[in-house]
Amino acid sequence: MKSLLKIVLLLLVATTFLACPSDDNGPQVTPARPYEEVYLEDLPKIEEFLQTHYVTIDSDYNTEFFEIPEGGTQTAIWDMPELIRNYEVTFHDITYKLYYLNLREGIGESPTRVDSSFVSYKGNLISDVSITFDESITPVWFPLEDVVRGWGEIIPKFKTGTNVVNSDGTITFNDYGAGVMFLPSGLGYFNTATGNIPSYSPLIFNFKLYNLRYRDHDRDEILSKYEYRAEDDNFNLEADDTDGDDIPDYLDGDDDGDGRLTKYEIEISSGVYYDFVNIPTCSGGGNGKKKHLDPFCRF
Ligand SMILES: [Ca+2]
Ligand SMILES: [Ca+2]
Ligand SMILES: [Ca+2]
Ligand SMILES: [Ca+2]
Repeated sequence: MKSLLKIVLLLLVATTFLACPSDDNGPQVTPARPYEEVYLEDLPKIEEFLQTHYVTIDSDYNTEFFEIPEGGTQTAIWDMPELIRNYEVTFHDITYKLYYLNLREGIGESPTRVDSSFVSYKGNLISDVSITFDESITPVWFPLEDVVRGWGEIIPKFKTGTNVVNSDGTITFNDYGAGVMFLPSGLGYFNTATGNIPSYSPLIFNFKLYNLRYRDHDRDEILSKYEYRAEDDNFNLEADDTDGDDIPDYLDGDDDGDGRLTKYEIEISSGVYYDFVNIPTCSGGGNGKKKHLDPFCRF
């Protein structure tokens, strides 16, 4: 009972920090500065950190960061091409450059930004890496769209692993993805200050991706990962909204607005549905899209 409570409490704490920062005194919100102005300050801070710090990695992919001392011979993270990656994402009308460390990619499947991930993590500040502002060694479930934006960009670059249920009921995870992300504050908490996190703080998260759950938000029998994905596979675009009713496809149970629910349009027989890739288009006429996205295709 005690350990269960602990897990519940951990979950609460973790959810509180990641999803909606607050503490006993409530979040400290400063008036928002322009995203671009803050980003142009954050990026050099992150790059300087990578150039002046080294990392230690233990056998379970936990990381510690230390400043390279004067005359030190440690290799800066910046100079470890086998580990460091970067990737650009357009958001807030700016192109963010995101650095991350690929400690281990994982061998299973990758969540998308609209799926749930089962992760353990540790959060530190770029401005003072000795401060751990949040941590969950016990893995917790997070819908990636409910946590800081940077998670939805970087976690999908990794894969889950395998798991084995032991005779005592515990689960051992193997070969899971593990990494570290360095987030500009615009993809973190931005102007919200809470606990040990000052406003406009670039953040470091070590994470391990143990498992995932694909979601079907609108229960139309098409997984959200297929409905959210824009046609060019570019997750930076706003979600698709086929019928233009301001409800994106992944939340819209009648995607083409023809008055017939998507799940009935893709039903083969009672309770049996086409896999997404096999959903047919209308033969002849129509707009060439799959039938549930074609208001002229009623059958
Ligand atoms: Ca759906
Ligand atoms: Ca819609
Ligand atoms: Ca839908
Ligand atoms: Ca429909």
